[in-house]
Amino acid sequence: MAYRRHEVKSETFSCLFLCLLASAQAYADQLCSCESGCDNKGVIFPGSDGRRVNVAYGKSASMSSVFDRDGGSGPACAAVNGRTGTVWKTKKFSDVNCVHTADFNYKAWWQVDLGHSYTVTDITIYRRKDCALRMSGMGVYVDGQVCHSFPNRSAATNVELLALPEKIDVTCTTPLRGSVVRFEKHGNDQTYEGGSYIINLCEVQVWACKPGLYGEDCKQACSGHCKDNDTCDYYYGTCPRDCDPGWTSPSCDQTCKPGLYGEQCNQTCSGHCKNNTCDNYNGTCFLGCEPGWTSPYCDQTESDDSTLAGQMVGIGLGASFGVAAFILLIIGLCGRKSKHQKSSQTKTSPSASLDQSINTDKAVENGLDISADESVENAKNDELEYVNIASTKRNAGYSNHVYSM
Ligand SMILES: [Ca+2]
Repeated sequence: MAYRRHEVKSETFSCLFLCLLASAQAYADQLCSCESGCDNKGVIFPGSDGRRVNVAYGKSASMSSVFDRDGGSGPACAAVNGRTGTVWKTKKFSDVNCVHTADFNYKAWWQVDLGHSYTVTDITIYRRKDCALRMSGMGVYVDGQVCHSFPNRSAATNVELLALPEKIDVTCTTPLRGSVVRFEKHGNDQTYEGGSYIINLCEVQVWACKPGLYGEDCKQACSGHCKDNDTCDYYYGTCPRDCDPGWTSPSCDQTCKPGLYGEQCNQTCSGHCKNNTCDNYNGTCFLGCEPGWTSPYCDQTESDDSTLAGQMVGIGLGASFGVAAFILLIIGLCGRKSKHQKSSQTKTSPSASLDQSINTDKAVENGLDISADESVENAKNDELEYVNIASTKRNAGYSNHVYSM
């Protein structure tokens, strides 16, 4: 609460600072301008009353006409700005806190849109202090349904009307569901004298329980199982939409019937849970299974389970044998390849290697660009020539010289 007061106080100073920058007239306008935020943020008013909350506070309001003589009416939102003073003032006094419909506006109305549908029962009205008779012929409606009706003026009812307190607590004759609370004159007093056709309201409070509470004096707690954390109806405690999975009844305060579970309780347990009791949320058998059944949902037989286990073992062994066979195949292929390479190397002619070596050396030595076939052929010719020369020289007695070449 201390933080709240500090927060509001800061807003008040900020608001007043901005407002004082303007002229006195502009300040008066600012004070009651719904758009400026100065009118209701500068007031310590949390909008709640113990277990209840005023759901009209700061909401969008409208009215049939505005009494503008001397700035005698605030805008429609002046009746939901959180300020409950009942002394009517014009802008001349810089404190326009009440609404006032215009002259000769018969069948006048004022309304507030709560922005959300509520079950409305209790409404508090702060009327204008010096105009009790102007509550005559006033109907209070919730989405067009009559919540309360003040009597028309007459010699008999004037006493009753004049005895109205400045703060009037109204209880609807029956709880009404709706989002728009409207005050509308239905009286027959259409004379200017007394101005009984005029609507004067200084504050309207529409009460609902704080979220999570409902019932008389808001003493009961919602079930806590409304879908998506919806708060329950402030009067009946019912959930506005569905329940969380596993819960049922208008208030979502009962679990699914035995044998059912899940969203809207439309799923069926396996039928083999012990005591036919499965988890109302996810259908698991938290008490265990009947004999012969298994799995978290008790929807598999134990034989199925063992068969499955056997199948898993078979698959495992098969996979192992397959891997081993593959490894052996790879080893075998590698062995054959190795032997083949060795065999190929063995079958390669040394003379061919020699021929290639000679050919390459010769080609480099001669600086010629010749093909490999030509090189081989040339090398063979050179070798033959070499043999012929050696043979010739050997025959000529130069064999030692030849062998020394
Ligand atoms: Ca007010």
